[in-house]
Amino acid sequence: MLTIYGVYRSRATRPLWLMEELGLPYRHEPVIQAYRLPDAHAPDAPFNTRSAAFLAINPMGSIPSMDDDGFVLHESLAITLYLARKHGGDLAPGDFQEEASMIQWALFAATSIETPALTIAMPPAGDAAAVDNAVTALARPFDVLEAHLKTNTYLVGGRFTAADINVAEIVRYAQGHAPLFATRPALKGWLETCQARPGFKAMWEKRLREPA
Ligand SMILES: N[C@@H](CCC(=O)N[C@@H](CS)C(=O)NCC(=O)O)C(=O)O
Repeated sequence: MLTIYGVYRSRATRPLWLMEELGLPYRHEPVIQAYRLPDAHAPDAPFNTRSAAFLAINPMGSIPSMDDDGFVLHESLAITLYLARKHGGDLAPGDFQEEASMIQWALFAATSIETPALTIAMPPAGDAAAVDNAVTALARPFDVLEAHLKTNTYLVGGRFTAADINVAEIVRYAQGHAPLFATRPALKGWLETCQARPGFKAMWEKRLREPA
């Protein structure tokens, strides 16, 4: 049995969206971030990222994690790529080059987009320049995505794949900053197309049902 650990209000959305696309059975264990709890170590605290039982699964104490019949894996982007590769179909790479391209886009999004995009989603208090700096930092990677998506409907292989899930879920953090997208219509259109999928909507509805 496959278990995915991590609440919807976390990077677990990446593998959880993929699982909606695949339509396969799995167990969801809603481990919550410790920092969201008043006392993560209280006897009645919910299963969280500092629970001994979770640290035994992932000593980093971060979500998501995955256990697939005893194969334990961490890192949201790796889990999403693994599950796509394991179950095959259009979401998965069709050859080594597609696989390398999917890894490239995942690493690109994690290293060049995620941190500034998160600053836009959750601006740090008392740092007035942070959002402006984040917008500046996103200009080049977003221009790269815009140029690619002007001539490609999706990131890899001309079809929707796990690469789109991984990158769309990172780009989403910056979605509240309209000017970043107004000047990049291909990126905006691609993100909207990804988010119009039944798989994304099913994941998002479950996320909205979770307490904020
Ligand atoms: N690079 C990791 C980052 C995981 C991560 O930082 N997750 C956050 C939630 S989105 C977390 O678990 N925080 C827990 C904590 O700080 O206690 C991934 O993509 O899976």
